[in-house]
Amino acid sequence: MSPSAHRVTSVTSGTPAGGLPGAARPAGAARAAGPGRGAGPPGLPAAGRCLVMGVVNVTPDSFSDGGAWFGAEAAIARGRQLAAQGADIVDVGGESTRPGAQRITAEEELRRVIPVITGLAGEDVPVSVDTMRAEVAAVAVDAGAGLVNDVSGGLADPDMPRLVAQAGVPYVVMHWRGHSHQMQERAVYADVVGEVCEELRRRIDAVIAEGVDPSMIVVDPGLGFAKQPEHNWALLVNLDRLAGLGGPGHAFPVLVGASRKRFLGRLLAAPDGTPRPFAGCDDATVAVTALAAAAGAWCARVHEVPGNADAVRVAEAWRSAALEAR
Ligand code: PMM
Repeated sequence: MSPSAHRVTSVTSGTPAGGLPGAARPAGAARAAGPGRGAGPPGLPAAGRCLVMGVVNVTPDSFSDGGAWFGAEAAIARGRQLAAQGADIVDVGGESTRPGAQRITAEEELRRVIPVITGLAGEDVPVSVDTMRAEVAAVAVDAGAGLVNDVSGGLADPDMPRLVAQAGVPYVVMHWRGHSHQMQERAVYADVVGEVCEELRRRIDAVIAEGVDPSMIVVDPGLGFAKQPEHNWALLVNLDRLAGLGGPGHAFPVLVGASRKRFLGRLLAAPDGTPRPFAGCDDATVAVTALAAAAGAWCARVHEVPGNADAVRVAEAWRSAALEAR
């Protein structure tokens, strides 16, 4: 299919696009179970349910698990453990995106992630690389990464979409409004769902124009990235709008990264308003995973795997029963 056939010319509203698996079902069935999921991009695990992506941050300062897996041996062991616990993909990142974080050099990022990707891929663990740099993505793909997870959706490095197109690997296009030091001031929206969809649509068109195959694109609302808590919740209940950016005949797989984010800590704040610490948000993460998976999310990116691996199975049983009941 030609890239232009997939260009999205307008942002769709509420109803998911035709071509979602749900679209072939009786009227109302898809609505009952949420949008369809589709098989996901080629080359990645297809489990017939929402996938679980386990996170390994090889950083001293990520907001949720900074320092815990800083060092190749510890990071490889953690990735191995996540896979054994049921992660379908292990996401390896070397650069912190916590609000206010300063960037590291490409050399330092490579030094952090490549030994870990090499080690895990060598053990046949499906690996993605969490990077905004084409230079890092290129080496990571050579080392065995099967997916490029770019939180900037190609905005941070203009060479990224072309590199991904040439490598022929799936590409996560996340909604992003700027680097960590400036993103909080950009969390201003009149209509968060409409604006995120419109900005993502422009990124999708741009990366397709650079040669990325539409079937390789995964979209992500970018929870916590230039978002206030109310923005995150609005996006979570409108995942079908993101999937529908593919237009008639193509639903984009949607990745959701809610794990341990501040909006969960704020939701679970103590009576005096003190946010719940990150590590205390894992049960809330599992709840979001279950709801997002039941709504048709393709993948949940999480720091702790076991509860989420159970949640996606519960959600799939829920979806199946909802469809059976129709
Ligand atoms: N969030 C973080 C890092 N990478 N990638 C995607 N696709 N989606 C996200 O929401 C996302 C991400 C920040 O969380 P972390 O640094 O605690 O892992």
